[in-house]
Amino acid sequence: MVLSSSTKCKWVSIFVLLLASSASAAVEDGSLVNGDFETAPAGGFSSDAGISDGPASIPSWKTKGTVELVKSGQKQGGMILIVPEGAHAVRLGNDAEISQEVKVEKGSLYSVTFSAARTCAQLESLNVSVPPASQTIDLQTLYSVHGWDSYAWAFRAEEEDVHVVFKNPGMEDDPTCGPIIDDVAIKKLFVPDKPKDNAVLNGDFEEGPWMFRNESLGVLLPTNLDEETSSLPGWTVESNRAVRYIDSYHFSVPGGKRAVELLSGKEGIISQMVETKPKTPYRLTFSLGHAGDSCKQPLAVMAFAGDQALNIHYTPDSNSTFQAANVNFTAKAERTRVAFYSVYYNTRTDDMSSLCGPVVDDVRVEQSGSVRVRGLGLVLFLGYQLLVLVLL
Ligand SMILES: [Ca+2]
Ligand SMILES: [Ca+2]
Repeated sequence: MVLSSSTKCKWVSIFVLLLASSASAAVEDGSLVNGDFETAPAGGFSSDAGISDGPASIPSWKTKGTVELVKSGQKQGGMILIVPEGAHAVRLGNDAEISQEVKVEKGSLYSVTFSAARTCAQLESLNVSVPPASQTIDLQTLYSVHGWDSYAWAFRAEEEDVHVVFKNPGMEDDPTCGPIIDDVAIKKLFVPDKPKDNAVLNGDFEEGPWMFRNESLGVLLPTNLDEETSSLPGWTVESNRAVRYIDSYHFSVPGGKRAVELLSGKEGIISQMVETKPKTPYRLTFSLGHAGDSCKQPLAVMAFAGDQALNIHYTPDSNSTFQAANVNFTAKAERTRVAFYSVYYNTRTDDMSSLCGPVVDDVRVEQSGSVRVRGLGLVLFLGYQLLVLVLL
């Protein structure tokens, strides 16, 4: 009897150990192994600046087709190739791909962050996938003057062992054209709990894709209509163009460490469907500011809440980088759309070409009644203070 219970105990502890080890085997947040392509291949980096023949061997990655390790400063056809970070990156030729196997938690939501640059003026795109999920990202629009940008894309893990794949779907006449990739990272996303007094999920934008500490350009969030699989939990990017996820280390952020910068006028829209009670008055409040990135004024957002749309201009105030804004509306249904886009098509004053725009943060949707009750409480409190003063 004693023996059997101790045996059972042993099996339980082995099982617990197995569970623990399988859990700890899942990929950690941050760079994939050799995600920056700075690990030297077995024979060292090729000293030849031209195209190496034969398949490139890139530590920790599998390749298919013409995949080339490129060096910072490497020239090709009179053009200097752009390496987003460090000294090396990879370029994908026509129909070529790289992939890495990653252990994840089945059922969890993950976001992949990567930097990409195009090499030729032609229409270039990059397909990122964790089969069966896949998205093709258009690299034609350059959002920053540096010639590269970081992007994020999310997937829900259907298996424990998945492959993160980058593929150049293009078939260019010039086989040396093709996107350059660098700085590949992954992050398990948490969907924050819905706050009690705010119908907006992740309204402070604190939960989002991985950002490298030195990621000075922010991370672009391309079109994503599926709110269940979003790098920015709760939110969708319903436009053809991206919005930029920014951090407080490199930009002015109204609250916390993260916020969203709206780009490209009405071509960059973020939205969320929030739960509402029909025929009930609500108030949408948010912070509207500038990112501290020399964006040419004026800055303004179009804010939508249900059937209300309001054009709100940012009024520069030297003491603050943002202001409070609000829109009152009466809900018509059990779900109400809240959305934002930039009224203007802004660029930076220092390079005249990098896209920028107004910053939105701390988005809240509250019943107007609850705001009123809070206001009433304040009035009562002030009245009481006044009474105490008078009595004294
Ligand atoms: Ca690199
Ligand atoms: Ca924030």
